[in-house]
Amino acid sequence: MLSLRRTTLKYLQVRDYLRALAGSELTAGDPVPSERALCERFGVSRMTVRQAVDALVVDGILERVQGRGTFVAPPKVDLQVRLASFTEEMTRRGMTASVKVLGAGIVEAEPDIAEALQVAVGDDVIHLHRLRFADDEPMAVEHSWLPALRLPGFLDGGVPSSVYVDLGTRGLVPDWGEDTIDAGEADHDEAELLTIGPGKPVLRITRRAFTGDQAIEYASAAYRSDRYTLWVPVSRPN
Ligand code: 16G
Repeated sequence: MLSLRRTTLKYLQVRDYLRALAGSELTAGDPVPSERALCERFGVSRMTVRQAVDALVVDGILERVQGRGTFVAPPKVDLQVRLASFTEEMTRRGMTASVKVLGAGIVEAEPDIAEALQVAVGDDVIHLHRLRFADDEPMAVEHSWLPALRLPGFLDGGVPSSVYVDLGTRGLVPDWGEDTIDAGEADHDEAELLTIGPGKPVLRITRRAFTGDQAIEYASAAYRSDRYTLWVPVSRPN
């Protein structure tokens, strides 16, 4: 029991030391001290050092680069939960948004999508499956559904690079919405697309966005939780 406690304390010491180092002397891209150096410094096993590093990798403070070592990760993106588009959010923080379209087409609305979009089951809906990048780094995998009847010719020129810009040109940019956020694990495909390991934590965000009283988008996305902190302004209930 005592030795378990000692191991836990040591692990916390290594973790806190690395966390402090990443926030002071070292900056993004700098290598952290080697496992051996850390073992010697704290008098701990490699397993304890790995455990401490693992925790900081999950928190997005360090990153492992295959074959090269462990480095201080780039700062996380603080995503304010509000009705902005991916492109707007990234541009606002000086990053370049880009997109890889994984699939796009018109499909028949399944019951849950029909309900979310306030259309009849079987109505045409536009389905987009997109991988979103910030400065060429994969950040999120998104599925979006939009009511095709309200968006004639939406896919005619290919998938617009920004859906909300396209909606804006039609006077249909959403003006309110509701998001839900759940903790989740990346499935096999998401892990591959996001270049994280399978089972790694992701933030699952679903969105229903409305223009006036009509639903214009239902979306379901997996965001890398090692690269995102969700930021929610809070106020006292009235
Ligand atoms: C955001 C939205 C997504 C929307 C996209 C439009 C969340 C969780 N998701 O990523 O629903 O489709 O913005 O971005 O906020 P775009 O205009 O760059 O295509």
